[in-house]
Amino acid sequence: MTKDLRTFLTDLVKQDPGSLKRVSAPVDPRFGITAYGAFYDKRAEYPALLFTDVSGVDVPCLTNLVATHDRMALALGVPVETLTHSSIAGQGRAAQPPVQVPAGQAPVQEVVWRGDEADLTRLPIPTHNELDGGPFLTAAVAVMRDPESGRLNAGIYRHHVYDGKRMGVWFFGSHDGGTIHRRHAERGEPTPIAIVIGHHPAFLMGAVSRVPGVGGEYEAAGAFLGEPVELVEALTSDLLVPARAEIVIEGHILPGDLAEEGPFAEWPGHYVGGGRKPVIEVDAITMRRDAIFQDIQASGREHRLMGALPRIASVHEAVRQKVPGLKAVNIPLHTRMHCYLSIRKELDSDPTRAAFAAFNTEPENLRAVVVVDDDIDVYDEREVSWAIGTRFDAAQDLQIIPRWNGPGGLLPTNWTYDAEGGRSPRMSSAVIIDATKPAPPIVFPPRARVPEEAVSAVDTAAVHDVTSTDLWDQRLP
Ligand SMILES: Cc1cc2nc3c(=O)[nH]c(=O)nc-3n(C[C@H](O)[C@H](O)[C@H](O)COP(=O)(O)O)c2cc1C
Ligand SMILES: [Mn+2]
Repeated sequence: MTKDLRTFLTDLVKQDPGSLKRVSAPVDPRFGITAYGAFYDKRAEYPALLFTDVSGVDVPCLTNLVATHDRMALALGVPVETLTHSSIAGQGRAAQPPVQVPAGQAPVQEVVWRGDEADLTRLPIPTHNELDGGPFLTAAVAVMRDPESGRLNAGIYRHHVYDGKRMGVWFFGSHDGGTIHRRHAERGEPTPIAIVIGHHPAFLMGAVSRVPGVGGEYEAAGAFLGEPVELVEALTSDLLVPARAEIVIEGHILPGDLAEEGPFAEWPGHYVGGGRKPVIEVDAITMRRDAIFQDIQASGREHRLMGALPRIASVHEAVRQKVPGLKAVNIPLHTRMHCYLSIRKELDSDPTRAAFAAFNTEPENLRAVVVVDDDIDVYDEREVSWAIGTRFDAAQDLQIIPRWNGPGGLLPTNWTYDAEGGRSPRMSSAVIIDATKPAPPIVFPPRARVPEEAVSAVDTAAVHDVTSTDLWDQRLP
């Protein structure tokens, strides 16, 4: 069966019962949905939550679905160790071009709202955190066509819902979304945009992948799904949208139409206002019968996991091109601005080359790349700190790239703050921490260990709890 959100929810109910919970109580979309996420987060639990009674709307809201490694492993069809102890998730899978299905065979167009009916306030769009400027779409994959190459591009962007018909959108830094919009605007044309909500988690992995060049996300999604994405023509533009999504919002951005966007709590754990950003006008909303709206818990674990996992795969792909000895990549969940690379070092230039490939794959988000040898487990923070403690000499192994991040953006370090509460964008630095041993033929002190053969010969049947003092007391006079 072709994969979509529903096939995944079915897999989940069968293979991981209890991992999806339904909330039947009425909830206010303003903080009511994220309240449940925050409640479980405090207990370090991350169930997927389906709200079937969101006040004022008929459509249910699903959140926290992509918040755990276990569910992502199930979605990608790999053991969870692959996601947490190595970084081969999605590697070696070939990109799969999408296929087009005829209009009329697309579940996502079973229900069509046009004109006044196409009203965003009919969807269960949460307001997530205390100081957010309003409701935001957070699991929304926006599809646009590059006017230069004709290629389709996709990415998740934050959409600030102003009213039933208008939303602000912030394309960060060098993301293709912004480039495509600029290219349309420079021609004086509107930018057609289609916002896809609710699909298989492997589709989201593809949409958030850092694919070289503009476009290619549908192909990356096919790689993660292990099958082509089915597309159908949008109703109001020449865009192609996933036929098996739950909901698609079709709209356009007029050149020069800007409005104040944000503030909104972002993954680094702070609120960030966007300033004046492009405005999307809604033209139509299409959906499945009994559509399920999907949300991502903004600034929560789900937001960080969905930022980290696809980038680990993309950084792996990019660094491997430059440094073939690459072993593993980790972008830790708790500090997504750091990246750990382990390499089998052949040349003294390998760590710097590897670090720059990583920075160039994730220029907006990475501030520190730590390069370690292949005997260090990059998924174990203790191992990484030990490598820094024993193999890193700041005077020669620390490289500072003075103006790498910014100006502005999500990282609080990319702004100058003044005493009046104002701020202005600035560039900030990035660092490379080379915690590798010198390249061969230099002989570095070997790492202490008891031989593995000796450890595996341990006889646990001969190990007993000591429950009496006879062993020493009987020798007393
Ligand atoms: C939950 C979530 C929210 C995101 N929000 C934004 C956003 O508001 N703006 C943005 O430019 N990128 C955002 N991203 C990152 C982009 O989706 C991602 O970097 C993508 O690769 C960009 O694609 P593009 O370069 O084709 O535009 C978000 C990612 C996730 C997982
Ligand atoms: Mn892209």
